[in-house]
Amino acid sequence: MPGALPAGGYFTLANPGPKPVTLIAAQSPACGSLMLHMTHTMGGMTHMMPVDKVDVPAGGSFEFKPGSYHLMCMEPKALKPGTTVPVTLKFADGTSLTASFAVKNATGK
Ligand SMILES: [Cu+2]
Repeated sequence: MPGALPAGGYFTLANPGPKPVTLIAAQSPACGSLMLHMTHTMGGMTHMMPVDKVDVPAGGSFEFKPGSYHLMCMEPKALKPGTTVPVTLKFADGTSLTASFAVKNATGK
């Protein structure tokens, strides 16, 4: 992906537990900062807005995908397509989850 442009992160967050969970933040050593964003289109213009939290219902899942919610990697460091980077997701109940994200270029490779 090109130089220092922000990179988007997409994934599905599944919550198999009996209680709803709320994602409040994300971080990665590969990003200067990692923000929760949503894309919304109004009158043909596409905007991205930061969001404070994402609720995942008990037994449900929440999909981060292009044109909708995504993680925005600001100031990406050494993101190479074909590698993986760890991303830590933080939840409102104080727990966190670290997952590996595959790095892909803009064509999905
Ligand atoms: Cu964004």
